Amino acid sequence: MDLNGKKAAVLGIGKTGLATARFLAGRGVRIAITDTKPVSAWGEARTALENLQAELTFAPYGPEILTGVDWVIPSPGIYPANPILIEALRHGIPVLSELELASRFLTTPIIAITGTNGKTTVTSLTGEILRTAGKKVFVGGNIGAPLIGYVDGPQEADWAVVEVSSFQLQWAQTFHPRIAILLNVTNDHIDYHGSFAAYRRVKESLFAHQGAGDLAILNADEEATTFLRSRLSARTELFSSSGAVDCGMFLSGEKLVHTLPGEEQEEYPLGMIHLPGRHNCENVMASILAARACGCDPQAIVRAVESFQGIAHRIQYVGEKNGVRFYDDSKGTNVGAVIRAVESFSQPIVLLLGGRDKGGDFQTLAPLIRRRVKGMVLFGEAREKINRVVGGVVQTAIAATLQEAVDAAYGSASPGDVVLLSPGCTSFDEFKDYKERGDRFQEWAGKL
Ligand code: UMA
Repeated sequence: MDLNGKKAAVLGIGKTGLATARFLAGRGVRIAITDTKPVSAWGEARTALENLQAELTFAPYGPEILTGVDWVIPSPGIYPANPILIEALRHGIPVLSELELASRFLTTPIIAITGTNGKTTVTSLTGEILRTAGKKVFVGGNIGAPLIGYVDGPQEADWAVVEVSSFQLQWAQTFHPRIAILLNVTNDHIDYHGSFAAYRRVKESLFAHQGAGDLAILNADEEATTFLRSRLSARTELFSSSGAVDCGMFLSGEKLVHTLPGEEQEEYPLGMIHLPGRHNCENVMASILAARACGCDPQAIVRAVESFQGIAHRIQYVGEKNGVRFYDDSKGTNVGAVIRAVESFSQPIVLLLGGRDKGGDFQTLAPLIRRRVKGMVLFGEAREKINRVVGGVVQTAIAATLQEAVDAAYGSASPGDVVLLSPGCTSFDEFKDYKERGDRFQEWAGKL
């Protein structure tokens, strides 16, 4: 891809837009950049952009930005139905995600991890295992540092371990990971992709450019896996927490068993995993399969898994007050995540659900709530919708804000109960992001 002297439109001045502009500036590309926020509100991003050695203009947020551009690079959070993107496609201007652009210049092999839930855990654990095994790694993508920032540097890692979101895959036409992991696909981001079928299609496009020399790691417990596997060109390995697999890894009693045709079986003790829940056992298996394929030895794998304490805001233990234990699963922004979080506990749960709805099917939670949840507090913008769908299932309180919800949850909990924030919604009605929501939850729980 020849960049010199070309012109690109960059949409969004968040982490992705900034890193993309920096990369393009270094390669002689003229840049028009825009954001829904007025330039006066760009703050430090504005200064950073002004300091770039590039022909760069702050453009209005509209189709005018497309004049004379060779590509449009939207930030992941920009919906595919955005009028600028529609207009670009209508005029035959290629739309590329930052992931796509980065991968065209990447020389390091990629381990790409996607799925509705668990991808941040698997990305960070895989990075930890590779590091423990003595490999140099870049860990980034949706987890935090955009891949394009790594590509902009000397690219010294042995592996790039990249968390990939469906938003980043949306405009990725040639993305080709050496190892690709699909953890699970459940209902999420319907507001963005338009339908579950479209969301699934985008997730599965992770494998589209893999060949026989590549590895695809799939969840044998997902119904769609058999058909998906039959269509892939890459070699496949499966993981399962519910039964043996012919090639890959499965849970068997207190052990994880790794089996490959023609090779001796390997066993790992289940006790090395300190994260709660069956879903985390699946996450660990996916990481181990990737790590073994990269040549990491089993001893390093056990050491890394043993010392891995999970990631912040993912069923994170926050503290205890009068026998009530608080857990922060603010990262649980879809119904599938709520199911996993609730299933991780055997104690009675007071569940905090709410925030901004993104088309979640809360009805599917009803049987689980009936079985495992003692009471619910619904909060935020989505509280009335959730209340209409599952409010009658167990004792339910309504709160306008998360802070009120924390007070109400504690008020209804008894010693031995768990208060679990697993909101099943985004945080954007009340907070900047899920991290801020989780931090506030921890602060308010700590002050009770
Ligand atoms: N903006 C517009 N027009 C729009 C939408 C947004 O101009 O229609 C502007 C906003 O005003 C803002 C900028 O775009 O200034 C933000 O862009 P962005 O939302 O794409 O955010 P980035 O800062 O670039 O962060 C993105 C990912 N965000 C999203 O996908 C929403 C981050 O994932 C990721 O860590 C980062 O790139 C680096 O790769 C976050 C996320 O929520 C954690 N991801 C979703 C998820 O995990 O469910 C997919």
